[in-house]
Amino acid sequence: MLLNTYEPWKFAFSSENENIKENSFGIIGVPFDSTTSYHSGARSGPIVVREASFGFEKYNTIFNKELNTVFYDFGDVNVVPGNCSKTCRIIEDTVNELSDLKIKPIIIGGEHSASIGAIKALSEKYERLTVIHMDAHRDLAFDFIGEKCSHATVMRRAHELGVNLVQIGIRSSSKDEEDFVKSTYNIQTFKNKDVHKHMDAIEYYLTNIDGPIYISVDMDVIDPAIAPSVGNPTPGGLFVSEMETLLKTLSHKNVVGFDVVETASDRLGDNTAVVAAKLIYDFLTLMD
Ligand SMILES: [Mn+2]
Repeated sequence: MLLNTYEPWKFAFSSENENIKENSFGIIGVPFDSTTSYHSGARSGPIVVREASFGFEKYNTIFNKELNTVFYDFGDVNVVPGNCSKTCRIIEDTVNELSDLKIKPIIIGGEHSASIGAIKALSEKYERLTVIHMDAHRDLAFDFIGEKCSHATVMRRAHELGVNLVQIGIRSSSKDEEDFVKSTYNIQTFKNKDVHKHMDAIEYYLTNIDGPIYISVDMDVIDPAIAPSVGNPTPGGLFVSEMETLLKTLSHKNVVGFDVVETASDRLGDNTAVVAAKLIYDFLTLMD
């Protein structure tokens, strides 16, 4: 790259992909939205989120520190439009490749199914993985209109891998999903009102988690007044300040992967893309 140039298709502040340092982070985009059931467009999420990242300054005023975490932006994975299983397998391979380089993945979606590729790879690498799942929905359906690989089933597939699940921001689910949660021992729920009214209890719970953590953020966890361009907007969501508190709390833990999915917009400067970029920027600021 020349001295006075920049690459808007790479996340702001990312390092050149040469002389890769171990124990750093690597961004991959997943431009895939083939199982989307309501508002489509998440395939353009990676590009608009990256472009929005250039609106931030290196000093993060919220956390009183500069973004000094070393991270790379490796571009987008080659998805297979219309084929969720194949796409997730490619993501899994890519995350394994990152693990070989001792790089922790940050995935920009794309629809939520992308998470299973990363969670599968990391659940095989790490024992006792806990997935912190921030979402308006549980995504615990066994199948969605007959499809097992779907944005609506992703956390059921994760649970089948034996991971512990902590679901935060939940405010929409089916009776089957609620019955399933009651029938298991390793799914903890904090609904949207718990976040609004009992943040201290959530912080205490998160602080006491043992072992490696994967964080998956569906952008619809945030209130649609703030982040409307998502696959399934659901009123009554979280504020950005609440997300900042949750990320700050989790930054003291052993976080081995992170994703921000379901930004469904192809418009530069879209609110949702800006908020998604801000969450990744905050996460990176906190992780050094
Ligand atoms: Mn959702």
